[in-house]
Amino acid sequence: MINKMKVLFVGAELAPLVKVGGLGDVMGSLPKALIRNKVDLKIIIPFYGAIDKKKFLIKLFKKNIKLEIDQQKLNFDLYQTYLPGSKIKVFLIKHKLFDHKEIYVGHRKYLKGRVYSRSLGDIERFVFFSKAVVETIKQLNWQLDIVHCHDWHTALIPTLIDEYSLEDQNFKNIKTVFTIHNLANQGVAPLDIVDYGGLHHDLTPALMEDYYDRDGDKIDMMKVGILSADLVNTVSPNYAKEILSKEYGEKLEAYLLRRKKHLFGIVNGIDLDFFNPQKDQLIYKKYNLKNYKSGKLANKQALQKELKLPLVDVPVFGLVSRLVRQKGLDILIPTLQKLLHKTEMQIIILGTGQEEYEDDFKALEKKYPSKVKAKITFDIKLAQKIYAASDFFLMPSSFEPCGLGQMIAMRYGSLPIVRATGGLKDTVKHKKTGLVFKNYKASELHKVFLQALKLYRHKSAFDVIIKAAMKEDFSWAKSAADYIKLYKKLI
Ligand code: NHF
Repeated sequence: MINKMKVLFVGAELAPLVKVGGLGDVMGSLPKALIRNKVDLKIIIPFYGAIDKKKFLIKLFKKNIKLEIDQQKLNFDLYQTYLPGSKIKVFLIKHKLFDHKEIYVGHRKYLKGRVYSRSLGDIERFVFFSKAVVETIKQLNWQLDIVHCHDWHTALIPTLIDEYSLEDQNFKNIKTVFTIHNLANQGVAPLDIVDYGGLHHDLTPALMEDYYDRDGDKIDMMKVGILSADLVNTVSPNYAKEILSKEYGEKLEAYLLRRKKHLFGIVNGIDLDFFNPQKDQLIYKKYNLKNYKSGKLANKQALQKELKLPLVDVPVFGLVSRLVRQKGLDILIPTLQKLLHKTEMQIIILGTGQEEYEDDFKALEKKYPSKVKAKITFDIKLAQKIYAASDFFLMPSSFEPCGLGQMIAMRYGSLPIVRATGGLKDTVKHKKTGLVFKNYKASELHKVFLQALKLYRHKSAFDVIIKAAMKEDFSWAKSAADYIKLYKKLI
C-alpha cells in the first residue's frame, strides 16, 4: 500500500467552529476534499473563548505542554475534536491569550466592522499560537510531510520549522505551503516580536531581511511567510498574477516576484452540500435546474413579502457582503443613486462594515422604500434567502482574491455582476454565466446594470445564462486535486 501523504492544516479560523470570513469556509471545507485523495490530514487552530466546547464535543487531549516565549516558560493545553461531518481530527490550542470571545482582538481600534486587525495584541497571540503549533509537532512527535499554513497568522511557522530542524531530525523532512487568502491583511509588528518569539534572525534569511532593512523597525508577517515557505499559493490563478503588480501587490510585489517560480493560484470551491438550492432548509422553497423558474419566483415573492417590498415583477439585485471598500461600494453607491429614481428594480443589501457605507445604504432605503432594503446585520438565513430570491448578485470588487459569493449565487441561479478581477475573473464568464465589467469605474458598473435590466426582459436569453450558471462546477474536488499536485512538488 502506498503511504498516505501526511498534512497538517494551520489557520486562525475553521467553519463551523469559528468563522469571520472566507478563510473559515476554506479551512472547513478543503480538508474534506483532500482526504478523499489519499491524504492523512489533521487541523490545528486556537481554542477561542467563542468556540462552543459542548456543541462541538471538544475534549482535553493533553495538559501542560511546555513552551518558551518571551524568555519565559509557559504552558498550554491541547484539546481535540473532529471536523463536523468527517473523521478529520481537529486540535485546539488552549491558552488564556485566546480565552475571550473575540476572534481578533484588534478590531475595536478600527472602524466599526473592521474585524481583521493588525494590532500588536493579535501579533502576540498568533506568534504564541505558531510556536505552540511547532511545539505540539515536536512534543507529540507528529510525523508530517506538509505543514499547510493559511494567512499571516501562521506565517512564522515555516521559519520556526527551519529553526527547529537544525536540532531536531523530525523537522528536517517537513515541507511548508503558505496560502495567501488576502494580501491586504499582513500582520505588521515591531521588530521585538522576533525576540518575543525566541526567533533567531541571524539564522533566517526572511527575518534577516527585515532586521537590516532600511526602515527596519518593523516586521511584516505576510512577507516572512512569502519568503520562507517552500511553496506559496493564493486562492485563484488570476489573483496570483495580479499580486505581482504594483496595483495589487500591497507593497509586497517585489517579494512575490522573487518567489514567482514558487507562486501558484488555485481557485477555491464551495461546499456543494450546504449551498444546494435543492436541499437548502433555510430558503422558502427548494428548487433545482428543472424547476428553478417556479422555485425562484416563489422565493422572490416570499422574500418581497417578508421584507415588505411591493410584490412586483422587477429585477431583484442582491448584495451579501462585508460592507468595506474592497467590495466595490464606492462605485456601487453612486451608480445606485443614479439608477434608482428612474428604474424599476429592487435591491436587497445584507452585511455590516464601515459606517459610511452602512449609512449610505440606509439613506437609499429611506429615499426609495419600495426599491431598497438595507439589512445591516449578520444573518445566515437571510443570506440564503437572498441567493435564492434574487435575479442578480452584486460583487463589483476593487480586488478579490477568490470570492465565494459569486459561486454561491450562480449555484442558486442568481447571475453575478462582477468586476474582472482576481477570482471573479476566473469564475464568471461575461454573458455566459453572469455579467462582467473591466475597469473600476461607476460608469462601467452603470453600463452593466443596464445590460442586466435588458437581459431581465429578454427571458429566453436570460434563461440560457441562468441554466449555464447553475450548471457550473464549483466543487472542491478539482481544487483539491490541484493542491495535491502542489504538495507532490515538495515530496
Ligand atoms: O475567497 C477565502 C477568501 C477569498 O476573496 C476572498 C477573500 C478572503 O478576500 O480564500 O479569503
